[in-house]
Amino acid sequence: MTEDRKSELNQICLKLRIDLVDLLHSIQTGHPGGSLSCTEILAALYFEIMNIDPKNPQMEGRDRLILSKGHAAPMLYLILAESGYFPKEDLKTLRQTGSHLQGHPCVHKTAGIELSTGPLGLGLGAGIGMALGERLKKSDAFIYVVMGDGEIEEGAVWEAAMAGSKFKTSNCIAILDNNGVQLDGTLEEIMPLGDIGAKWSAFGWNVIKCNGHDVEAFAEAVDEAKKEKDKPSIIICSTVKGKGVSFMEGKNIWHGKAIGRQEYIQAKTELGGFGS
Ligand SMILES: Cc1ncc(C[n+]2csc(CCOP(=O)(O)OP(=O)(O)O)c2C)c(N)n1
Ligand SMILES: [Mg+2]
Repeated sequence: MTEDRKSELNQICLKLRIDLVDLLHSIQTGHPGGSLSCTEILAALYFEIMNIDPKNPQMEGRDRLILSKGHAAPMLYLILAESGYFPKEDLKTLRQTGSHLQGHPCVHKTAGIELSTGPLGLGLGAGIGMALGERLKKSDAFIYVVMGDGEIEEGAVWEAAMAGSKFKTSNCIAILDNNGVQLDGTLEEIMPLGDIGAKWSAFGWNVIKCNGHDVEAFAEAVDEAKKEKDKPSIIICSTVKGKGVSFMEGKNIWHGKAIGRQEYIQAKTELGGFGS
């Protein structure tokens, strides 16, 4: 990745963070922490990595993104709108009755959404199924499944991990947003996972680690994952929940909390969102 492209993507991520804070403050609901945590991951996938056509969301042979940690929908919606899947105007209807932008992604309502999610733990199994379907069609498309680290405490994730290993679905790339924090506390407090890489490795997966806030490192990790053909890969991204807003960083209370007036001003100031 060139330095220019890296800095362009970093600028896009900064703008996305500012837009997220504006949006969630305006609707007084939603999930800031987990959205800020996966900003670079989603931006790199949509703006740099995936083979997609926002004007033709059902394009045959497209790559697919499953946001298995569906509560980070606000960041995904911002990116889908920026990509042109639907008008940016729609964003202000987020979480309103009748809006196609519900609190968690819905495949039947929103262009660009590949799977309805929200109940944690279901994305990987579905992604492996899609990957098997693509294999039958002899397509070279990739399925990307973004999971939270609290999410992988769900048993269904490990059933899917076994299936991915058995069926060698190397065209399904799992991405772990490893911020160390879940809804009610840290992973260590709620349910320690120990050595996460060793666990996936023991389940037969190719484990790649990277800094999830470095778009270039993440894109390189995806390239490495794509080269592995004998087993599925998981990219364990080291991230910070609430990244970019000091008082949200690493704090589980910002998992899903309305942004108050003073907090909004501080967050926007820190992000440079009021201009200079
Ligand atoms: C099956 C299920 N159980 C509980 C919840 C409630 N819930 C929503 S988000 C969340 C915490 C998720 O933590 P993590 O996966 O680490 O997400 P992140 O830190 O990336 O926001 C919980 C418990 C849910 N959505 N689905
Ligand atoms: Mg987490």
